[in-house]
Amino acid sequence: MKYGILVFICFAVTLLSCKNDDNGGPEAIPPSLLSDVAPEDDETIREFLNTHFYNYEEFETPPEGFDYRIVIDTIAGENADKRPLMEDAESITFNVSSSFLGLSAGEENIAHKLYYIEAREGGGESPTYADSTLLKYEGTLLNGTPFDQRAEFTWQELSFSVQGYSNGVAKMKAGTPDQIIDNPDGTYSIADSGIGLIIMPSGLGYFHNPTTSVIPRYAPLIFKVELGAFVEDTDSDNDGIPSIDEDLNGNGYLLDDNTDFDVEPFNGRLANFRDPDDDGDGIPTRDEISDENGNIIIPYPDSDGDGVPDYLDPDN
Ligand SMILES: [Ca+2]
Ligand SMILES: [Ca+2]
Ligand SMILES: [Ca+2]
Ligand SMILES: [Ca+2]
Repeated sequence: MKYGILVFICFAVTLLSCKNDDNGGPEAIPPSLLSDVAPEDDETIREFLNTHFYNYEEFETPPEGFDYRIVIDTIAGENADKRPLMEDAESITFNVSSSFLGLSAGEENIAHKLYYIEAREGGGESPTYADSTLLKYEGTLLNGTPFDQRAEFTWQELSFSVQGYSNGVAKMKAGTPDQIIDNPDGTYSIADSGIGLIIMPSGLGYFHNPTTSVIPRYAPLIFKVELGAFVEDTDSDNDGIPSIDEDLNGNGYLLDDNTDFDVEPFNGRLANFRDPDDDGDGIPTRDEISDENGNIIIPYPDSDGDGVPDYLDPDN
């Protein structure tokens, strides 16, 4: 399975190994603070949203043969009277801690605003930020420079992506199976897919450690996304617990929930959504939540009644 540069795991691992590099190499410039970069990014993004528009008129009244691709342009000249992106944008705020990005700055809960626009609402439901999704996407810098794309529908697990991307896609609606059209060239289209735009500050993207040289450090990012379908209650580690329920602290981020962190080997650490034995007691999570016939027991068993279900409680 191919995740392109949206893969975040390697990024975190790389950072962890960097932190241990204490053997006299050239002194690295310490990364900027989230609390400095976040307000600057937000100002840059708001400026962009106020001075640019997308082809909303084509989405509202589709011309013959319209390809439903979002095109962004500057509000100027003959386009001086276009409606700015800001008027269509909605936003959600996430509190980001420096540890999310593998940084040791000790910053907690720095507010970051994610902006999104739904150019065409999908005919189906919305995925969660932990689901596996079928989509096309194009990532660009604010100046339009592309850095990653998939032009045909691709399966992608959102939980492996940067936080701004997974949570932005979760704001969209997918298409429906009965709207799949087989094209003469062997590809397929989904007539009622959701089409949208996600604009994120760098703290919800790659911050100081971009995965490609095309992306500068601290760069806000744009993703154009077409969401075709998703797997409801995706269970990445097949342990019986949907990945969305493995975000134990409910902060929209799955990599900071690792129940057995203290007992896992340094290079074998797995966040709960990727760990089939969440409490590290040697008994698979699936066995700790199933009856003898293999059926999942809801609510999950808590043998000693301490409020922690057995699969998260190494004492049980
Ligand atoms: Ca979390
Ligand atoms: Ca673990
Ligand atoms: Ca798990
Ligand atoms: Ca266990």
